[in-house]
Amino acid sequence: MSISFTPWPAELAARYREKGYWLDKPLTEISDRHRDSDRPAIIDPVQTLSYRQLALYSDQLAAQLQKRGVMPGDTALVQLGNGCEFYIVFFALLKLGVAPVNALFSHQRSELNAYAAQIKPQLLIADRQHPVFTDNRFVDELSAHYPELQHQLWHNPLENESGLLSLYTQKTEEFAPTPSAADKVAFFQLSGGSTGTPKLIPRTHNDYYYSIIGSVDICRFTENTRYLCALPIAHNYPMSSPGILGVLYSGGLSVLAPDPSPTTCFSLIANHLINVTALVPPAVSLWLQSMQEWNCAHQLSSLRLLQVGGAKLSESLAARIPAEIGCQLQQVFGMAEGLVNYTRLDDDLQTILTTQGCPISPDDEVWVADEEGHPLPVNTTGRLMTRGPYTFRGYYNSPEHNAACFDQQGFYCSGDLISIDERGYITVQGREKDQINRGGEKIAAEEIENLLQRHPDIIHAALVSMSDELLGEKSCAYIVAKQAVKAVQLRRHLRDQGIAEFKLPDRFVFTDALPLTPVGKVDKKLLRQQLSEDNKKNA
Ligand code: AMP
Ligand code: DBH
Repeated sequence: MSISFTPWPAELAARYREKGYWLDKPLTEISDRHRDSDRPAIIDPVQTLSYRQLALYSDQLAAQLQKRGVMPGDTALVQLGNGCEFYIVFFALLKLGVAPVNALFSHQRSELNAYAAQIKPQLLIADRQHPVFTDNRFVDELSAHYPELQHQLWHNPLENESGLLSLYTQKTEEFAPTPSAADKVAFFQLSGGSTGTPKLIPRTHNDYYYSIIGSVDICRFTENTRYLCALPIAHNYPMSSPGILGVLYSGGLSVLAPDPSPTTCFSLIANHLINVTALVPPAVSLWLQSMQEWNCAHQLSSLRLLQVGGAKLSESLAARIPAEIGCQLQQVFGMAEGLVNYTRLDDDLQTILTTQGCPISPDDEVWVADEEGHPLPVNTTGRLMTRGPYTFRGYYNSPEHNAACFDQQGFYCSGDLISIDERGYITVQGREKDQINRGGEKIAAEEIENLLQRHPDIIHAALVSMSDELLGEKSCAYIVAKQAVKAVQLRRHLRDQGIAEFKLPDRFVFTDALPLTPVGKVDKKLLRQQLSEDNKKNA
């Protein structure tokens, strides 16, 4: 049984094949291209995984799962941190035709529950060192809710428990892969979201593979690429832009860092002669600050390319990268839904410092719409509309939401406000979707408002962004309550429901009523204005 998704119309699919974008090959080919090589593929703090081991271990894990009755068309809820196991598991599942959701390691019960509710997984693969899994309470809850959940596999197993490692290192007969068809769902990507429940993005082998190869080409990854992955390994950006999958395709080396802090990363860069890495803007600020304080530019001297994306990079911060780190900057404006834009390596400095680049593919159709959906002229700000060979055609099982964010021609409206210049280069000007971009980590306002409103004393809640020097944006919750409540109580209320820490409001403001627009919606624009005036007064 294959997993349902909205396919591309036949004529577009035919064009994407004709142009050679869709290769009709499974993503598992990426793990097996260099399977005869003993070169290191991925290094984490615990182990070095060669290309041969990556291919073999993922085969062996797949064979063990097959023996246990795991079937093509099954789904898996996976939560692993920045370690080699992430890719052993990813390829094993794809080799079996099992589609995973790779939750971020920062996700907690609320997010994991929301994903499980949508995919009804047969498998759970997680880390016993994650706070949610140190005992069996949450797993038992999941199993009770989802009778389909038959298999639990553990990284860092408890005493007397066998773990992932013992499965993937177990020798087996040759394994014959059964991946899903190349034009069917390979796995689910996570949306930053703007709705009450986190949405899932079905990605096919064909579309994802093309986004990887296109990225490799633009970023000129080769077998000499030495990439540091300091962002969450499950995120679309370090997976595919070109990310670790791009490095594996090219035959290079990926080194995994547990976090993007200078203390962690600078020595890894120096020790492994890293020549490319990917960051979000706040991490760039911290890196530059530490370079100054520690006077340690020499540690980063192997770095040739620094990719920055996930949130808007200011021109002033951008300019400091070539000047102070001495490496090339590449801006990356991407989304797990598909479309990825890059500044090109040979673009002039002004373009690299001031734009978010242009799309991967000549067949990415990107245009700017006004509020009625009519196209706007060049250099005018409006809604980003896009479709193309690696941009999805609908969220998983979300017909209502899809109706709202796709137009009649299948163009996806990302909720970003952009302008496009004569050359097709994009500048991000703002956002229309109800989301806070907290230094690259996305928070759907509605998700947090719903959780807040479950508190017995809360009548209304509205989450809005406020500007922050380091993170770009932080979140502020406006609260109308029946009786006096304290911020600490509300924070505890949210934590008790099990959400990622980065989603906890940075500030609470208690008020008697929320301002409304003429149609009766909460006037968030006004709230944001109030916050920025407040900030100015207090500055
Ligand atoms: P997600 O839905 O989590 O994949 O996040 C994608 C969103 O991140 C985009 O729609 C943008 O709002 C934002 N984003 C990503 N890269 C950039 C960038 N370079 N500049 C500004 N915003 C960005
Ligand atoms: O923010 C993102 O989602 C993102 C940023 C850069 C992304 O998905 C990507 C590159 O592929």
